Amino acid sequence: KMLFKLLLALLLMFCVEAQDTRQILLTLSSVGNSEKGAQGPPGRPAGPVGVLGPKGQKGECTSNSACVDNTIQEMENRFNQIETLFQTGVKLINGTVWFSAGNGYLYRTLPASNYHAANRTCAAIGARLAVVAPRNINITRMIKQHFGVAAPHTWIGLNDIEQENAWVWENGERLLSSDTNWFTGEPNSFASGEDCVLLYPSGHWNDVSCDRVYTPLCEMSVFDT
Ligand SMILES: [Ca+2]
Ligand SMILES: [Ca+2]
Repeated sequence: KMLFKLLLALLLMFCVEAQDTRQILLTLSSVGNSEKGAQGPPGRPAGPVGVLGPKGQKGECTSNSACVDNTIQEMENRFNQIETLFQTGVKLINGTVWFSAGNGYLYRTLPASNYHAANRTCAAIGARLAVVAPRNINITRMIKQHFGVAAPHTWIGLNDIEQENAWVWENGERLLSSDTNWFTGEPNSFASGEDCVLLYPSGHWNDVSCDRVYTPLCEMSVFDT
């Protein structure tokens, strides 16, 4: 009987894939336990029951086909999640409320601060100051309408801090003339200089001092959730 168990164990070692090492160990340990109990009344023979082991928790699988099934299921769940996040409206992500503009990005406002602090607070929640929405005035207006009177004046991720009039988005892209929504007469780098960009409810921009205090408009890709 012992020989049979040993052969069974060896057979399993050859049959089971390398990634199922944990399962082999389970099988061997169950054989070992059976041997210890030999002195008592005969127990149930260690059969294939122990081979399958307990059903794995999320992310675990006990065979190649089960692993493939798990992967397909996970991909399907992720696809459904992304599809939902692409739909315009309020979304709850890990207990935090975001607004989806339907453009593949989520928006959230944070307590007002200067431009540099706004950059940091957006980064701290896995986002950045908005760089996609401000280029599309209709999407911008929808976002501004959503946040309403609570945040009429918001920072967006655009500045010419490095070099005057060389406007750069916070994702490193240069501002294209086809993407601008400057308010009439802006940018004017008024007085002692204005290197950061304020977004009005109308969707138009004004260059202002980076020391001014406005609401950060944070932006996060739905793929970063
Ligand atoms: Ca400037
Ligand atoms: Ca200005």
